[in-house]
Amino acid sequence: MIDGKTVLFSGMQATGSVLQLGNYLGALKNWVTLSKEYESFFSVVDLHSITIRQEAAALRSGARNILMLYIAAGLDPEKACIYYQSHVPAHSELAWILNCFTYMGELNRMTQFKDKSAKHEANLNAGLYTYPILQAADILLYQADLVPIGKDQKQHIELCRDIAQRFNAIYGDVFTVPEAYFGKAGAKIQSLQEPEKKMSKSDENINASIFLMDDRDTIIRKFKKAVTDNFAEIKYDPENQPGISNLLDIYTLFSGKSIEETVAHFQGGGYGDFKLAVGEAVADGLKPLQERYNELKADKEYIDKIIKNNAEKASYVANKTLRKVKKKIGFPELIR
Ligand code: AQP
Repeated sequence: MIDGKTVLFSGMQATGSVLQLGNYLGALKNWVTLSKEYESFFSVVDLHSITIRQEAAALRSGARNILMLYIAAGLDPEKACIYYQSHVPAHSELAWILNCFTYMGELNRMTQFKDKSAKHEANLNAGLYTYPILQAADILLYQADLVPIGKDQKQHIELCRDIAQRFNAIYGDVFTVPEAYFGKAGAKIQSLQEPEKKMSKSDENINASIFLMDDRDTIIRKFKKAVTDNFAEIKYDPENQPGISNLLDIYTLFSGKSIEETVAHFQGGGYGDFKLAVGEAVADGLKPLQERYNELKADKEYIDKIIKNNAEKASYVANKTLRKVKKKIGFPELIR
């Protein structure tokens, strides 16, 4: 809570130059709805990105693209605070402090670390291991009540809650203990090529993910190639028919129809026609976002102003929490 208002915090990593459909349906789309109701902070979490080796120019432009996608998706940067994590040093500072309030056993249990370390064996750095602590700092700095995320982040929010409660138990009510918020649907969009695993922006197979700026032909082509099954039946059964069920989830999120209505509509038809319809629905649904993004890209001055103003706004709130934390811990006060 800040000044009696419920606070929302969330972020996305600047890995790759653009977001994928799961980031949009699982998180960003919900942010737009929720931001109308709550005091909101949406960060492009570029400090998190360097847990995987990044090329400097690509990181810089990718982070800016993601910030513009937040706005293109419908977030109002005059109301919601949209900013780069690296512009607010309090994130790194609180992360160090919280490192000392987190147990190795807790980090060892993080399934994302297990997944990511298997993927990045050649660069198994300490940041990859401790990044849930930085994520906890991100959230706790803003006294967030709600954190809208996809299901893959559930475990990290639980850790964040444990850290906050542990700290509060020692020092009094310093942090708001946040709750995870999952949308009704879309919380887990699966890969189009390996429907047993989630869609990811860093997937090496470009046909596995739909990127938000993919053009219409590319979107339709990727859906046509989507891996399904041999049952020849359009049915919602994530366990036995994960590919078709994923396509049904995606279709309903764009068409506004229910799963039952969609199954009834496509029943008896072939997979080919269904895949084409999903591709068309997604291409149509992303069109307004893509058009707005292209307008924003052309308006450098406007985006720069948002970046500057929101870095100041975020720093103000974050520094207030950080000062309180430092005082409670017993660090000597700054003499001005
Ligand atoms: N497949 C998904 N379905 C639903 N939600 C998803 N999210 C990610 N993938 C899916 C949600 O998007 C938000 C931002 O995620 P992130 O960028 O911080 O990191 P991530 O979860 O690791 O996303 P990616 O796309 O898989 O990135 P890479 O490939 O870099 O690891 C989060 O709320 C997440 O739940």
